[in-house]
Amino acid sequence: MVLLNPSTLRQDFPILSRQIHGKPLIYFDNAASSQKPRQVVEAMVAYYYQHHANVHRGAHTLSVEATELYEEARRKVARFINAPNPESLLFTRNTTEALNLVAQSWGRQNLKDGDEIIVSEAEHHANLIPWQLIAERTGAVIKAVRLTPEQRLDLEHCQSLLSSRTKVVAIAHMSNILGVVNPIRRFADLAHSVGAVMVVDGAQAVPHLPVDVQALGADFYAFSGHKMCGPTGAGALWARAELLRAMPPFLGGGEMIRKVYIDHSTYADIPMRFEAGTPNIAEVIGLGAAVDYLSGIGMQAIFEHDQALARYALERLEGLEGITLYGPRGDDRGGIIPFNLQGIHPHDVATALDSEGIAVRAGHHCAQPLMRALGVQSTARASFYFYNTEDEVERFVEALVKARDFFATFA
Ligand code: C6P
Repeated sequence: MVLLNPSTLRQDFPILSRQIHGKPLIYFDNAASSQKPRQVVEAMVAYYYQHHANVHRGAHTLSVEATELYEEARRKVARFINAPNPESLLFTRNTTEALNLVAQSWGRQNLKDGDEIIVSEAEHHANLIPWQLIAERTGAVIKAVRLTPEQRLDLEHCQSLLSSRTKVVAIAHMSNILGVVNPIRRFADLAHSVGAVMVVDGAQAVPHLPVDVQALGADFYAFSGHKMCGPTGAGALWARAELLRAMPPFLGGGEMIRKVYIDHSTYADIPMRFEAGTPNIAEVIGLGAAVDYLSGIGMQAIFEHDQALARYALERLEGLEGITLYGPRGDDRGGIIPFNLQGIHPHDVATALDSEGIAVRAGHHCAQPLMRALGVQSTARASFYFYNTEDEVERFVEALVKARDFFATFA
C-alpha cells in the first residue's frame, strides 16, 4: 500500500513535469540526489532578493537578518535529527566533507600506531577513504565488517573484530546500494563496549526515515542536504558537543578564531571553530526550508511510502527472467533496488531506460569493495522518493522487459 498522495506533492516539483526523449520523466535516481520543491528554491530566492549579506560579521541590518536566517536553519536541522542542542550541528558542504572533518580532526588527535578503525565492506567511499588517509598518517589499521549471506552487515563479525585497540566504528545508517537500514544502535553499543566512537554516515538515512541521533547512540552523524530536497553545497555533521569541543579545527581562516597572532591563534567555540570562511549561506537556508518541507510530509510516512514502492517493485521484478536483485528482503529495506540483467552491461541498461524517460544510476556507486563482495563490477540501481508512484514502477518494469528483449536479439 502506498500511503502518500504523490500527485499533490509532485506539483511542488516543476522538473517532474519534464519530458525526456518525448516521454514523461520518471526520476529513479534519488539516492544520487533528490529533486527540489519550489518551497526550497523560493526560500533561497527570497534570501538573495531581500536579505543577502555575509553572516556573523556585520552590525548592519542585512547582516543581522542573514545571520538570523542562517542560525534558524541550524536550529531546524538540529531539531530534525533530535540533536540535543544546535551548537553541535556543523554545516559542511556534504557528507563527504563531514566525514573528512571527523577523520582529520578527531582522528589526528586520537589515533596512533596500531589503533583500529572498523568500517564495513558495504561502505560508500566517503566513509572509507577519509579513514585510509588518516590511517596512513597515524599508523592505524582498517578492518571491515563483512556481509551475511542475506547481504546484511554481520554484527557477530563486528563483535569479533572489536578489541581494546578499536577506536572508531564507522558505518552507514542506510546502504546506498543494498537499501538496508543498518542497526546503528547495536553497532554503537558494540563500539562503546570497547570505548570506541560511533561514526554514522547518514547520507541515505536522513532523507528517507526518522533519525534521532541520541536514540541511535551516535557520536558523530554526517549527512548531505542535496539528497533530502535541499540544494547542493549544504550538508551537516552532528557530534556530541564534548567531542567537538576537544577537537582541533579542520580548516583555518576567518570566523573560526578568538585571538590571532603572527605565529599562533586561539580558536572559537563550536560551531564556529569548524565553519571557517564564508559559508554556503543561501544553501544552508535552503536546507532549512527542505527540513520544513519534509517535516510537513512526515518522515515515517516517507519511509513507509519508499518501502511500499520497493516491495511492489521487488514483487514485479522477481519473476523477470535474467534479472539478479541484490539486498536483503524485510522491514529493514528502504526504497533502493540494485539489479543486473544477465548479459547486459548496467550502463546499457541505464541508457535503454533513459530512452524511455527513466533515470537510474549504473556503475559501482562509489562502493567498489561492496561490488567485489557481491562478485560484480557494477549494477544498475533504481531509487525511490515520496514523489514516485506505482504507475512509474510499472512503466519501469515494462521498459526493463523491453530492454532485455532488445539486447537478446544481439546475443
Ligand atoms: N551517494 C549515490 O549515488 P556526498 O557526495 O558527500 O553528498 O555523499 C556521499 C555519500 C556518502 N555516503 C553514502 C551512503 C552515500 O550514498 C553518498 C552519496 C550517491 O549513491 C552519490 S555517489
